[in-house]
Amino acid sequence: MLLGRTAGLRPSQLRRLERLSHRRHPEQGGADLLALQRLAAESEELELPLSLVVDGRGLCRLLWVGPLEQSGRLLERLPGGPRRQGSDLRLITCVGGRRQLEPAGSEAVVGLDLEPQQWLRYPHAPGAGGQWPAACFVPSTARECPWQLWQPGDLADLCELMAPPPRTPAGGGQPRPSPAAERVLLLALTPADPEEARRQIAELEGLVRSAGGQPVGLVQQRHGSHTAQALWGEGKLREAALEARRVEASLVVTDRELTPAQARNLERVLDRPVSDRSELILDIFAQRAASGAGRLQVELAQLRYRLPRLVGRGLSLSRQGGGIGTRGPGETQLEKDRRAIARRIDKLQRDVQKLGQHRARLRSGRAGQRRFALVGYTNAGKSSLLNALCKPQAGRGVLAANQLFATLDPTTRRLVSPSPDGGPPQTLLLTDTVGFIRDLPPPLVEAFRSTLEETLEADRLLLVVDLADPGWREQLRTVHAILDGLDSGAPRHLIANQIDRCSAEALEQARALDPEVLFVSATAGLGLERLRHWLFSHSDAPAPTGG
Ligand SMILES: Nc1nc2c(ncn2[C@@H]2O[C@H](COP(=O)(O)OP(=O)(O)OP(=O)(O)O)[C@@H](O)[C@H]2O)c(=O)[nH]1
Ligand SMILES: [Mg+2]
Repeated sequence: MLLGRTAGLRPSQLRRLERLSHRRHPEQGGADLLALQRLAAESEELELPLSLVVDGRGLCRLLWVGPLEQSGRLLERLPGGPRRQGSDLRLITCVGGRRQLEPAGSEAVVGLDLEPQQWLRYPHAPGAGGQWPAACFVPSTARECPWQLWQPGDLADLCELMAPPPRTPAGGGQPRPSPAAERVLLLALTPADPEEARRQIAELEGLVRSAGGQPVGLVQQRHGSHTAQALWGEGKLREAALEARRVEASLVVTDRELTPAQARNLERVLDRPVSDRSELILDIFAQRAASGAGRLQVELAQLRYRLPRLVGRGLSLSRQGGGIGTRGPGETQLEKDRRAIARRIDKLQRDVQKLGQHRARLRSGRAGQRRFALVGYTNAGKSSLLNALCKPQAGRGVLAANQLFATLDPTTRRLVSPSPDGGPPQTLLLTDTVGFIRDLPPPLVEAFRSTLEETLEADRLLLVVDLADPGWREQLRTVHAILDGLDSGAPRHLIANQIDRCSAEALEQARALDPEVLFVSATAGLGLERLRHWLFSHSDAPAPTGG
């Protein structure tokens, strides 16, 4: 089979190339020297590189005319399709007049996609001394160079060479067919400050894990070292394309929100589905949404996010069969047209509104009770604190887990304290709600606005921070900013959690920031009595029990 730059070739040239593509090669490896010499002559005449794909039986499956980087995914072009390929392909390239034999750039990537056992490369003419230089390469596991030199030598000698030992599986190639967890390559634009960069990457990793993916690699570029439109430079993307193959990533996740054009471009260059951070967060929400209300809001958020991105997104949006970024109640709508989606958004919006009214009625039933809300960055320990304060009976605790966005639906619990003077016990309500994160996708904030607003209507907000996280101050700033964005006017009180594992320095910093801060550890049970006492002393109008 003859493919590539065949237009414009003379019939006689085409015939000769056809014949070459029918030549048999040895079964066990190596190549037919005469065929390679003829290939060299054709390459010289055409002034083009020529490549052969030879299978384990020595049959030539394909002759590619021209640079391999223009071949797209060679494997898909092989007659019989990828299924029929064994794992024992050989690649042979006459590189033309070049003396530099090592595969580089996109050609190296295309070669890797084919997963050949070896790649024999040689120029179209022998050297001055009659020796014909050639080199045999095998896929490498090193990140910087995708191919490593296995055997240099004379072309005639290399044609005798048996197949190299089978490759280690880390070599790259196709995304795994159906991995238990999606293997994710992180593609990040990080700030100049190394500490901050480390934190942001750790957070992205946490998001991938929380979405059920497995981070298997990282390619990062310093922010600002490239133009705004391109985000990542060309060289960096090539590195990412190689890395994605090397670590066998089935998905690439970026820490930046992408425009449809950027996403499309990345998918083309990386040859993998690409999701951005917002999609990741939406996906986690979709997985966590347990209540009807939660699912409603997640679907609304997903559709609002996807509607402006529908045009021309291609690969990702039509991606079927699960995986990060594709799950959730919004999925069935994806293939429908924009108008249908817009209608669906309208309907969901009305439902969410009705939900808000229903909640308002519930709320009025609770009138007169003091209400506190636990708010804070995701994974700070809000749910753990609710559980610790309200001493749940077996099975009634809310889920507290080392996952981002473990909590989605708000939970309200009643806290009861016997009255000191023997009167009726004092009660107050404590609500645990969804956590915050920096750059929360706006459609998500919009969709969850009513839930959040309801929570934030509490009399006081308890701002829970994880003091053991080195980024706690930045996280606290994020929380304040989101609350401000939601026009929350309730008084805010700082609760510094996880003091069982934080540094003494962090304790000092928290005290300096807010002298009124309350130190606790939800899981080690530290400071809880004091917090409880503080809560009741700030629930100034004790409500009657049994409401
Ligand atoms: N060592 C220590 N771990 C804690 C403490 N409080 C919470 N954790 C752990 O931190 C993790 C997150 O706790 P959650 O209570 O789920 O946090 P959250 O703020 O509700 O998180 P989201 O619901 O995801 O926003 C869990 O693994 C907890 O066991 C603490 O005081 N000390
Ligand atoms: Mg929680």
